[in-house]
Amino acid sequence: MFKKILIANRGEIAVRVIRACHEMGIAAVAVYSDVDRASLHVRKADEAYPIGAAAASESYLNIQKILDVAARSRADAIHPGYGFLSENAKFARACVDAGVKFIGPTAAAMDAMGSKTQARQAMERAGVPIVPGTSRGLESFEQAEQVAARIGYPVMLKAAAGGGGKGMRLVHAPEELKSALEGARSEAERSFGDSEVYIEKAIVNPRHIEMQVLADEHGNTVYLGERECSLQRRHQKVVEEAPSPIVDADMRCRMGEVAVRVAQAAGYTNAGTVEFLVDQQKNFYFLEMNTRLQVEHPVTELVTGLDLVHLQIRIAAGELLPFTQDDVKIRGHAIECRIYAEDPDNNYFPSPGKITLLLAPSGPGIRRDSGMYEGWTVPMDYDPLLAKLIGYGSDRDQAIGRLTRALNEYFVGGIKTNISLFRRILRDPDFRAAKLDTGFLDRMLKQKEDSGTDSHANPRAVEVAVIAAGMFAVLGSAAAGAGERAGVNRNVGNTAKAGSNWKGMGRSEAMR
Ligand code: MV4
Repeated sequence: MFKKILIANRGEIAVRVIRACHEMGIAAVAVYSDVDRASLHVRKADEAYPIGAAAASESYLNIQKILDVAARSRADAIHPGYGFLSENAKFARACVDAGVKFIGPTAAAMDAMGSKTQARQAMERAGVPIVPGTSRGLESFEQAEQVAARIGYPVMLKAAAGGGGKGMRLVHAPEELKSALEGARSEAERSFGDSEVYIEKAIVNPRHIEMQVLADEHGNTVYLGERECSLQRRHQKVVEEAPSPIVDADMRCRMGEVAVRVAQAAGYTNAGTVEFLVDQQKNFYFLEMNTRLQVEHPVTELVTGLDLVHLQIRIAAGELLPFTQDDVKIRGHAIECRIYAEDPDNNYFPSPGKITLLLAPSGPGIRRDSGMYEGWTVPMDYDPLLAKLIGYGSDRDQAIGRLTRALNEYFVGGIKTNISLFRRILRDPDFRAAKLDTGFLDRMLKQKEDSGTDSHANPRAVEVAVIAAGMFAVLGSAAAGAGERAGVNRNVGNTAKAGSNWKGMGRSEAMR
């Protein structure tokens, strides 16, 4: 087993992996850019090394600097987290050349899944259901016209080197095809340096459901259940849950077996995710494979009782999977909210700055994977994900109830966050009825907020304000000061500001 692991990442995922290392008695080495000097992952690591300026190309994407630290710290292995170099085949190869174990798949498996057209060709060979369309780049507009006519409109144009919606165009009718093809090609060239574009039948209002897979280095591959990831905004997941409300045991088994076939066709090892589009008739189609640990892995951990990072480390150390497919059971329900430093009142633009106050929830069924602390300054240089708040319950309603309670306890002062967005989502009737698809969030955000009730506020706001007024009338400001210093829950939504006397008294009373 490894004695020391370098975590080539930052933020909440770096903290998450450091914790796994410590639980396994493995020393953790952190790397950090100049602006991350005071970050939580640096504080929690056993050793920490500066690797350069804030720009990712100067730090977290700099293969040589990271391998230099691996050599200097004598790390046995590197965990890449997600994002940055986690799906970079050149980095995976450089680790092998440097004699440091890369905790993840091989470079060859990454290459096999990196090109969307190559992946589709591999899936066709493996008999995996793919969306009707081409598995090679379109050679001409005429060819695009013929294929579109054959598969029928609407069609989706996609960049072969793409992902996350870049270079994608939905085409409803023949007269739109030419300009859409030109647009997709130029965006693909700009975004990926590769203008190859292919075409698929568009699945209308699909769900995005993904299957977690795990493969050891001895030919054993299992699936660990699915995650419902349809709540996305601009191709960024916002809420994820496990299991999917529409997947029953039979569908899970069929999707899982396909996902295992995909992993085996790619020669996959370690943790990976097979993404599917699911249509209204519950037909599922291979979309792509992510060759990394996903942000949303905690919901799978909670419903399976497995620790995916522990398992990743054990697999990378050459161990056999410690269980078979029959041992994998899905129990309960987990829902994850991605807490971002974003301003909901300003088009969710990033909101960096100093966290002047942090009241974080805990209690039954609440997990928090966080990279922030009170007093920390959120840098503007990276993805503004601050933490993930996950609610777990014996069923979906209990998970929603716990998550709602926890969100009402969550207060981050000094910066804006999207916490209020989740209160609105969890109260939405369609969400509670699990009527989800990839257009859900856009539709909800287009709706006017409920008239008369500020759906962002904490429902206890009025109660606490009345108590506060009463206490102030009787006890004067001293009690208020005590209430504030007690660090009681200060969060009554936007109407009150953190630090006001009224609140403190009300809170201390309300908290009794
Ligand atoms: C599609 C699709 C409908 N039909 N492909 C979005 C980015 C990339 N992951 C693939 N995406 C889509 N591909 C066909 N043939 C709809 C989407 C899509 C989407 C998929 C999953 C999650 C969110 C989405 C948001 C918009 C569009």
